[in-house]
Amino acid sequence: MNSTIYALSSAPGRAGVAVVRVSGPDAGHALMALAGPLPAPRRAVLRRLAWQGGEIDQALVLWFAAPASFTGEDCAEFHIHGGRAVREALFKSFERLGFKPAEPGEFSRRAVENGKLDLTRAEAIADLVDAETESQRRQALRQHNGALADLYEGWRAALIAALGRAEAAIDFSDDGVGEAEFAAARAAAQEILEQIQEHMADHGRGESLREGLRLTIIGPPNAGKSSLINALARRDVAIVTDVPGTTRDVVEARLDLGGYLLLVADTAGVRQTEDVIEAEGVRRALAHAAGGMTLLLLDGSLPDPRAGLPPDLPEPDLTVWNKADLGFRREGLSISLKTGEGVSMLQDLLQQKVQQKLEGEAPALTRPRHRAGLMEAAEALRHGLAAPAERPELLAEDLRLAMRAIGRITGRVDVEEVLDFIFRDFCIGK
Ligand SMILES: Nc1nc2c(ncn2[C@@H]2O[C@H](COP(=O)(O)OP(=O)(O)OP(=O)(O)O)[C@@H](O)[C@H]2O)c(=O)[nH]1
Ligand SMILES: [Mg+2]
Repeated sequence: MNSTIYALSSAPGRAGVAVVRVSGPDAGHALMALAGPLPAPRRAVLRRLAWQGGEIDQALVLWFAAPASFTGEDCAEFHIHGGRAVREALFKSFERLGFKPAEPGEFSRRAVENGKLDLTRAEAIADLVDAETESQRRQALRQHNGALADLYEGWRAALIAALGRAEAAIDFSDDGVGEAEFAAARAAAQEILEQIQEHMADHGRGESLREGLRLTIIGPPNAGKSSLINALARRDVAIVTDVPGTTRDVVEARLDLGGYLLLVADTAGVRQTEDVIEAEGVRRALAHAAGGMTLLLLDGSLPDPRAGLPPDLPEPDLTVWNKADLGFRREGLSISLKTGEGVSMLQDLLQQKVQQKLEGEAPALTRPRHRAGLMEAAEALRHGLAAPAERPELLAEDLRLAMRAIGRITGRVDVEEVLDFIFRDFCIGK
């Protein structure tokens, strides 16, 4: 039996309201000890909170009887005045009652354990809490509404059906029925494999949306790369001087570009150099550019803007000419970070590129954990498809492996081993 836990579930501001949740077998006991008789479930009532005669606060109190609650256990909620002393007084009474402060994610974990939430929905709660931008919020909400759970559970159901046919093929291997069942199981495995492959071939769209898409600014020294990150971030993130080779380390800024989280990185100017520190900077710049999108910034006022760039520089997603104020004509987007000319056009263009990369109709894979499970399932299916018709038990075994790999994503099987891993990133009170 789980013990009763409590936690602050909303971050109170000054004079704000704090929500304190209690979940577990003694939640009703706590409510009665502090606030009088149990109110009707899910009805807010205004009560005086008092502990052993000493008044604590006036609060809105809610009661959720198991199993109709977030965790599936008896739950109580206290909407108290948000001050530290009020919270501490309430928590002290909970401690006297023998309750434990909740671990991060413990409420969601109990909800999963009691079958109230699948794992992808639980992860979506953490993503909703962490969402910084509109696109992250939309994606998390979609996942919370079950987009991924439906997709993965659908595959699992199809795999169970295919497994049934493969097992029939084993049982009826002596007559013609066996062959037909094997062919049907195989065709189903093939189709599910194709769907999984398509879902995975999204270039990390959902993961980039969730974690932020990387944009690395590269270019020769003095092109204005640091000036550009400062302009995009609207603050002095990086040092700007007229000395070529100013930036050595990779400097990063997080920015919300029209609702998308962009992790912009300013890097050392790329050129051949004898200076060991600068050379290391150049190495890091090129390594960083290997993931995500790259923007190549060039000084358009120079006679040969690309002079000194290594021939194996990665093909950029966008090339931009800077220092337009010095007067030149180049094909493509010209800007001046000195006057601000063209910068908003660049932002629009970047936003379009990011949108193209990240948006799509189908629900996106959002976590490496999901990708690993799908990869395992796809691997098993590929292996199973190679099984000969005389050995239907080989196909059946691989279908079972694939089923289990997908079941782990939603938490239908082997839940315990993945729970610790998932909920350790949660915040307390959720
Ligand atoms: N005229 C003019 N000067 C600019 C413009 N943008 C940047 N600069 C100047 O160019 C010099 C280099 O700018 P930075 O932003 O430090 O260039 P960087 O590419 O980061 O240089 P490194 O870190 O050395 O690789 C500074 O003196 C800036 O003031 C521009 O649009 N027009
Ligand atoms: Mg710089």
